[in-house]
Amino acid sequence: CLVPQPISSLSPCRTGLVLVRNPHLDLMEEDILYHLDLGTKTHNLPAMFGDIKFVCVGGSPNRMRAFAQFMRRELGLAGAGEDVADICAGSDRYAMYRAGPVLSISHGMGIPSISIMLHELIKLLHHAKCRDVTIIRIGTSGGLGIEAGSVVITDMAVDSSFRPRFEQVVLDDVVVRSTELDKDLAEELLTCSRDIPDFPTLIGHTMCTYDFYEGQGRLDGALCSFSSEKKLDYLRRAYEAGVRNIEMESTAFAALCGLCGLKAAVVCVALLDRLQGDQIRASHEVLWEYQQRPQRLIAAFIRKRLGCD
Ligand code: R2B
Ligand code: URA
Repeated sequence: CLVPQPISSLSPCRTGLVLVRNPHLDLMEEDILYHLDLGTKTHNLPAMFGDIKFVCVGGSPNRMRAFAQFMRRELGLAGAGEDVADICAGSDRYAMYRAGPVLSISHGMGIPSISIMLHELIKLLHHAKCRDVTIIRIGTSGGLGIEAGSVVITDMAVDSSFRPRFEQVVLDDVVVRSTELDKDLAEELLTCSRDIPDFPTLIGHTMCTYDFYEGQGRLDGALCSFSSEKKLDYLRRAYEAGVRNIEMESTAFAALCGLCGLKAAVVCVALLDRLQGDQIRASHEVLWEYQQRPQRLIAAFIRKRLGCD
């Protein structure tokens, strides 16, 4: 059973506040954000987070710590160069760091993991009464017909059938949600990328899958039931549909953030070109430098927004 969401429900809240769409929340005396080890009774969330304007999320805790340290240096903040404290240290599920108005949080791999984190993060922003928050996923991906190391800004997150939709099972219904992202934000990011000429940046569709191996048409998993020809036919059809990279969180991210009125973007570096192979063969040094590329772009964007330049 398909229950489409009305398009009007996607319009962002005019006050700039985060829109939580759950009437039960108001009836709760306390909200425990279990996986973040934060709560409305145990923590003063408005004091801790009320001034946050940018939220950056990415898969790995180490990368998100490095991003927070990098942002501290980029924004010239006190404590730059020192270690940053994990705000969610009491939970070993996700890691969260702060750099001035920037929050940097890990989300793990795949839709279930990012989904749990986003429910709790969005409630956190709501309880903290944050306004005008921009949220960006910075991540890694497999490129499609693009050079390894290219950075893709997503204009549309699509599913494995190249459709701009995310299906969430709710009780025993399949609820279909739009995966629209903020077009102006994508363009603004592309404009910022022009000041960083040392790697290619492009706008394209991002395909989101439920798996890294069979789900992304790889021949090198523990299971594979298709030929190399079938794989290439699928990837070429994806390319023709406008897909330029493949990862594992963008549709859920776009759907949840869109419904809650957050301006959202997805910026991922391609670790390889999937039309050339499946295994990620670049050295650790090369991969580390690739992973810094979305961070450098987002730092330039945030600096520009804050009038640092
Ligand atoms: C990109 O990289 C991870 C898989 O290696 C996954 O989280 C993703 O979206
Ligand atoms: N992440 C993915 O999901 N796929 C790739 O090919 C590389 C990184």
